[in-house]
Amino acid sequence: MGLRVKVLGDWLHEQDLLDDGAKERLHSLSDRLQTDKVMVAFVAEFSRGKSELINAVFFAAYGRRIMPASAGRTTMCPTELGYDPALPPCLRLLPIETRLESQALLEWRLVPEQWTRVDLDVNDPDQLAGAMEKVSEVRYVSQDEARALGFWHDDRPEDNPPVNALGLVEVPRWRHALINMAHPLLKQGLVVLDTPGLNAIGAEPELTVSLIPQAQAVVFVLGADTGVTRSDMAIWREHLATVQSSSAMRFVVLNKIDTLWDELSTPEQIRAQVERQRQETARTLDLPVEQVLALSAQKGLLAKVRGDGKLLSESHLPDFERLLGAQVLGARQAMLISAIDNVVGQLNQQAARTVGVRRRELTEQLSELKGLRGKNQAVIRQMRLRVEREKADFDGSAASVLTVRSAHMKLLREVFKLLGSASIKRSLAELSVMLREPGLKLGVKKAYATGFDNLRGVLGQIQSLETEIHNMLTASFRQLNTEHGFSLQATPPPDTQRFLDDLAAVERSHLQYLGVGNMVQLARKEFSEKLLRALVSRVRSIFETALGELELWNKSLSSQLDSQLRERRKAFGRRIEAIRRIQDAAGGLDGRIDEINALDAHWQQVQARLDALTRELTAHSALAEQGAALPEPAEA
Ligand SMILES: Nc1nc2c(ncn2[C@@H]2O[C@H](COP(=O)(O)OP(=O)(O)OP(=O)(O)O)[C@@H](O)[C@H]2O)c(=O)[nH]1
Ligand SMILES: [Mg+2]
Repeated sequence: MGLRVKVLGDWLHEQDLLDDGAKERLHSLSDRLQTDKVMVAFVAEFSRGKSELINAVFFAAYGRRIMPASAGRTTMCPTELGYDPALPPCLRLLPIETRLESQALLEWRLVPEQWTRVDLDVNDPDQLAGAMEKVSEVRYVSQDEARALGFWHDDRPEDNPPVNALGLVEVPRWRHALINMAHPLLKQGLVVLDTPGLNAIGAEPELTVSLIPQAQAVVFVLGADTGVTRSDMAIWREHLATVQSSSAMRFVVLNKIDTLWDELSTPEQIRAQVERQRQETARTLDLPVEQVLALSAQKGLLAKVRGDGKLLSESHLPDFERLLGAQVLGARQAMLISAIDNVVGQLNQQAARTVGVRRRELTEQLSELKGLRGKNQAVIRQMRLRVEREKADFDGSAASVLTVRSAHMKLLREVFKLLGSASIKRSLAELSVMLREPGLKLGVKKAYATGFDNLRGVLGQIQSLETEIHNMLTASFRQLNTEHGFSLQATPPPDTQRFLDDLAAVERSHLQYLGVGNMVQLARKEFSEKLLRALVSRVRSIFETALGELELWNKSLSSQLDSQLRERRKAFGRRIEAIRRIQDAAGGLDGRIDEINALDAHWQQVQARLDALTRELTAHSALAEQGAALPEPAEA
């Protein structure tokens, strides 16, 4: 699909129909097609089978278990699987000690040299599985160190990790793992996040306030053998119950249904029992029952490894894969398709406008030249003087364009300032001071509310600046259109509602996080510092996105004006040149008229080709939308 957009772009470029704004739009679209990711996070209590499910869906082609999955606590650090073509297949691990420093996880991502790298041999399943074992590595540290790392809480002893005979505490060796592999689904932009169970999730605030809330889909795994336990409920409430934004999808997997397979019951009885559990789970978690899938990850994996079709269908693993494909990847595809349609529509409009202007000018020239038939030299000279006067008038009005332009730039600078980091800092100043103070922070919720009110205020200011720019340009374009017969159109500004929604989601995730017993942790400076950094980096990314869209909008407005001014200047040149040639008798009047007719026919063809190319692209999008499904992973 990206290729077709490129074909359209190249062709427009050849026809000199792309202005700078359009070029920019095309560029950012192709960037987006290449880098847009969709994250699916697996979240659950330990030993529910998250890693086994990931094995069954993604790694069965290797003929063995790749991610470690075993009884007890297995995955010790959050593990992200994705694909970055710039890197070789590898596993990167961030040491747990980095927790003692204040940088956010996001910032650690930017310093690859701090990560331990293990190259992966994707053709050797045993080496692969051996390397992945690292995500279960642990270290033994003193209680003080465990406390500093965020794993030991005197106020919640029941959640503390095990202590060995020497009184040392078992903590994860790594803070985060990144796996880079060219798996077909990962190549399509899917990112899978496997998380450790138990309170290990809570120990990394960024997981709760950034990674999980930003995932497009969250899969919550339960055991059919255990039902919904108290700790399952705690995790659900803390991490999933509030993931409610329309863009995020929640699925519940009722795993290990094979534990209910019992030789003494009839298949109907077993089916009925599984169905009852599904209904009950949906009711307990207050979810539509279609979002709850009962399956067996382990039997699904086994069936795929053995090529046992009957067992595979009994495992119901394919149901989960279908859901993941249709809803998650399908949603991403639909989003990209609408982005493509949007850009293609804009390119078409802009190009059609330019073609229209060129053709109208040809028609005008034609009637001008036809009017010269049978006229003498004096009249022709008169005509040339008139065109030259018109051109001088036109150049004179360039001054008023300049005035509008500088007013536009001034407003734009204000926009840029408002969306910059100093403005974010100012908005969150009160909250930062509070979070940086040592001790219990009782007023923190109020400080959050003030901070977010300030941020919303900034977006409100942006909205009114947008309106001001839009009104100003609409008026000025209208005037230019009447004075010079331009077809300028002030496209409406981007809607700030989306950014407000994104801000609201960030606020929700932070408040939710503070609401569930993390207030005590907040008394620790390193912890609250980390929370603050996570907050600032998310707000910054929202503001940066807004800035990018605003820049694009403004660029498309000013380049529209530029290109019509340029076209008009060229047209004056052509008109004067035509009259000059007739004066010099270099080309006969009829010859020139024929030339113009031929040119007009050319532009008519260009217009037809433009419409055909656009239609083809949108038709292709519509087809792709229907066929969004999870492709079979290729052989390893
Ligand atoms: N019987 C049965 N056992 C399963 C199934 N899925 C996973 N298991 C087993 O349950 C145990 C835990 O599975 P994991 O995949 O390690 O669980 P996890 O949720 O990743 O656990 P942590 O990594 O500790 O958070 C392993 O021994 C799996 O083999 C299943 O469908 N049926
Ligand atoms: Mg695991």
